[in-house]
Amino acid sequence: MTVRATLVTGWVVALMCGLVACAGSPSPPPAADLVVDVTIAKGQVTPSNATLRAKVGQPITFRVTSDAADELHVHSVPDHKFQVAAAPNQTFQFKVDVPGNVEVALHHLDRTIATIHVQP
Ligand SMILES: [Cu+2]
Repeated sequence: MTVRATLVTGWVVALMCGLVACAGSPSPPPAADLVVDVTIAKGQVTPSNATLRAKVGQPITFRVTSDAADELHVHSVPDHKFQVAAAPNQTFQFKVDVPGNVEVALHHLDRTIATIHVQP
């Protein structure tokens, strides 16, 4: 009787430990947002042809200040298009689902802001 009670208690403790270990198992911490400040002024864009790194599913934010309307095009799969207005501090957020090199371009200026190396 005493032995069985001890065994049962031991089994429950083992189970609890298993559950705790499971809940505390290492999972990758959520990647912080990638924020890119972009300025479009007098036909020039900053940055230009930058190289960035991101992970699949990581939120990527472009914060755009512009003196002209344009179209921001993220050449990912599927792609993302954003209308840029002549205004400060416009934020455009997206995620990339497919790893690879993703160009972010301005169609009216015909410039590449950045290429994002998206890793799985
Ligand atoms: Cu494009």
